[in-house]
Amino acid sequence: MARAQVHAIPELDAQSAAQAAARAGLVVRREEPLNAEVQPAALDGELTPPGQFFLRNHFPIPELRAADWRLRVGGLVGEPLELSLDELAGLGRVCSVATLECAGNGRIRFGPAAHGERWAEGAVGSAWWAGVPLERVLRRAGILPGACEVVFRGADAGQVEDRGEPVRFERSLTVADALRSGALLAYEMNGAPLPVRHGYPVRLVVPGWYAVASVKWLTDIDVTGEPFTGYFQDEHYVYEWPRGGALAREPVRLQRVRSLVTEPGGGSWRPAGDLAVRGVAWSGSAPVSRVEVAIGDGQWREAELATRPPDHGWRRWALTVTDVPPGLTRIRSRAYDRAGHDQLTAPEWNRRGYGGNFVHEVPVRLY
Ligand SMILES: Nc1nc2c(c(=O)[nH]1)N[C@H]1C(S)=C(S)[C@@H](COP(=O)(O)O)O[C@H]1N2
Ligand SMILES: [Mo]
Repeated sequence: MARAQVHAIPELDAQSAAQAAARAGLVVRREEPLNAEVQPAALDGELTPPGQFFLRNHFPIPELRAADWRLRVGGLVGEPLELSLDELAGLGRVCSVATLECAGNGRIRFGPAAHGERWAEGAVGSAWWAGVPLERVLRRAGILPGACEVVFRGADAGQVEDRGEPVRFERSLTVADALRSGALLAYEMNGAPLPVRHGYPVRLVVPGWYAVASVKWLTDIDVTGEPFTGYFQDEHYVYEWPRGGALAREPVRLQRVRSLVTEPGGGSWRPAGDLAVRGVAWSGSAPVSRVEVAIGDGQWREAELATRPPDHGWRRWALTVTDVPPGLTRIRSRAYDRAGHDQLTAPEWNRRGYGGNFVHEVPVRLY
């Protein structure tokens, strides 16, 4: 079994990290903590190119040294563990493509404006991850009866509103989700050690879930006997729908079905006539079953889906539309999944603007 290579990673201060992101073509929404999204046209492939993967941070990026790093697994377990990176990597190496999407992706489209980072459609990316199945590590520690949730703690921390003490970035999964979601303790991204900004040396990757579940710079795994009520579990990343005068609450979990047009890119010029349209589509609850495309106010037509979708990654789709006349127009795409979800209706407004899987629309000029 191959082992994770332990590399020294060059350090980057916040400003140069933001500049590097902007140079790579990302749209920087905030410099410190660094939050940046990609232009959908750059997502025109199975994997997101290096440097083009969106960045979502709540706190300054911690720089951990692999040599000192340990993963502690404790709480309601038979045998608490403390693993070095080599010991963790020695437990196995599973590879998987997974799409990560921020729950706030699309927030900018909600009206009235929802609270939070102003993401358009680019807080999403697909990467090839390698790491140890979370289930294997939990089984080795041995989950004791009475366990209810598994809490994952990142090394990053900071001040948040309404809390006196600084808080760490922490999230939980139920024991069942932790064992069955196919989650990885990933130490490689696209064939290289995890970059610092994406969680070096180890992050959790929970396929199909909104990416808030995929805790970066992981240091502790705690098995608990009661539901976790941390700041990023209970106050944020909860849908809050005003319904019938009350606020209905539901935790953010699986990615909603969504498609993006990646070719032509928004604002581009293309010859009139035959127009090749391509994109990607994904859903956390079931495989994508259908994607439709419309030019201007024309009818919706079914696109062709790529035959072999990567395990947990998005599915590519394509359609050539004929006889497109010259002029300024728009291209729209919408997806359906096998669980019966679709993008036909606008996502329901919620206070913090999560799950904004609006139909994607790009302006183009035909000449
Ligand atoms: N430790 C830690 N993990 C984290 C976060 C964070 O701020 N700190 N942000 C989460 C959120 S909200 C998202 S969308 C993803 C973003 O992952 P990326 O920056 O690698 O794209 O990381 C998640 N994991
Ligand atoms: Mo996010």
